[in-house]
Amino acid sequence: MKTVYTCFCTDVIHEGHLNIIDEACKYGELTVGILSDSAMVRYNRFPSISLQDRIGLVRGLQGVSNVVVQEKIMYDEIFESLHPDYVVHGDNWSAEPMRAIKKNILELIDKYGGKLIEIPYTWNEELSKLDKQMREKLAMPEFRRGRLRKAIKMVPIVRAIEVHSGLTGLIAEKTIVVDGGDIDQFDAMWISSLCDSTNKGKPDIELVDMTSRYRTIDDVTEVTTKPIIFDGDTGGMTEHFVYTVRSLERMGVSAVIIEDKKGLKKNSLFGTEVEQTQDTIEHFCKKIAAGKRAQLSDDFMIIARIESLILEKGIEDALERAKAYVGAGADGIMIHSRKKEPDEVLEFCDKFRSEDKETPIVVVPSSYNTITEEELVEHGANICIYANQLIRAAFPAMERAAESILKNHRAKEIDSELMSIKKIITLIDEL
Ligand code: SPV
Ligand code: MG
Repeated sequence: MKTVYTCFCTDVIHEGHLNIIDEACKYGELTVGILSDSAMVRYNRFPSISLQDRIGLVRGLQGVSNVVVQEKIMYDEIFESLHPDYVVHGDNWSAEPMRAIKKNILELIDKYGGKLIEIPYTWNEELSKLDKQMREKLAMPEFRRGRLRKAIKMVPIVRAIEVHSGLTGLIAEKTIVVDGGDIDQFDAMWISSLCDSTNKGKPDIELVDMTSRYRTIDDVTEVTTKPIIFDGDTGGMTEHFVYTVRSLERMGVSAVIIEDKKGLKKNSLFGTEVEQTQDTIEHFCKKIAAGKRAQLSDDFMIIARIESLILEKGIEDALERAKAYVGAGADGIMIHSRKKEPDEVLEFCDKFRSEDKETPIVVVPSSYNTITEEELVEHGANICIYANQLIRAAFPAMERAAESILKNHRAKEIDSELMSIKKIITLIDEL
């Protein structure tokens, strides 16, 4: 009996999958692989039901002999362990990342033997509607809010990229790279106070009011499904913060990060070059606890950001605060630094982790940007925020375009650096 393998990355079984099973089992004994949670996340198919439930969808279907978990998007481990005689797949390979998957399968067939059977991909109005419904479910506040807590458990480190508009939201949502045989993308979005303010031409001093910041969240949520971490600055007055918590929960935001500063807040990357005052441990703990009491959902997170290293108060002060903030109910700790080297952040992570194995640690490697995500994982970090790179990429590009037009009295010279007109008018899909 020949062995046949196919892999599903889905939360629902529809006629397209049944068709693949019908065709595949004609070739021999069929094993269906269910893509693991972490691989689904990397593939931009965040699972809306558990792995066990996904296995249950397939087990017992006519024509299916075995069900296994496929841990990675690429098929290497499957070929090594199962040596399938046939791999069956829909023929929808035209774009990345599907193209890379086909290449991977063909390379493995070259190495291990076997044959790829391509089945015409089933696509009709019904399935397109189903696909859209699945995506829309992911975007709903109730579902989106819980995604950050789930993602922390699913991937080695949650990568969040700064967004400050619908357009940057789309970049965070859709950018996928195929690199070294792996597929990668961002897990979450960071609505930075620096970038949200800068985008509105305002300084990062809590001047852009909450109503305006909520408008940015709205613009982002309208076109994305990924979880949002909101930069809540100092959280403002405790009496106001409790309302912010409720509003963010309602909008489907997953986490708010508040920093332990008081008075006129300035951006942390100024460090001690400007006057900034750290809050007392006692007062900041009260703010965290009040936020936790106000919170209505179980999945929303209040993350406490420690500014001790920014304000040169030392690691011991940071650790003391971390312990107190967790005690007051913080669901995570963000440690910030503006040093070029990651040493103080790593030392903090190591010391914090030696006492607290659970509480998520958030880091923001803006200035110590040589550190890799893999190194951060080794030191126990759970969320890595790329806090300002998109706006820093956009500004010089826009400035160059403006200067070129002024210098040349026409736009021809800059055109080769610009997105084509055809692309910009078709960039945004209509409903
Ligand atoms: C932000 O992105 O607004 C932050 C991070 O708070 S930092 O700019 O480094 O302070
Ligand atoms: Mg900020």
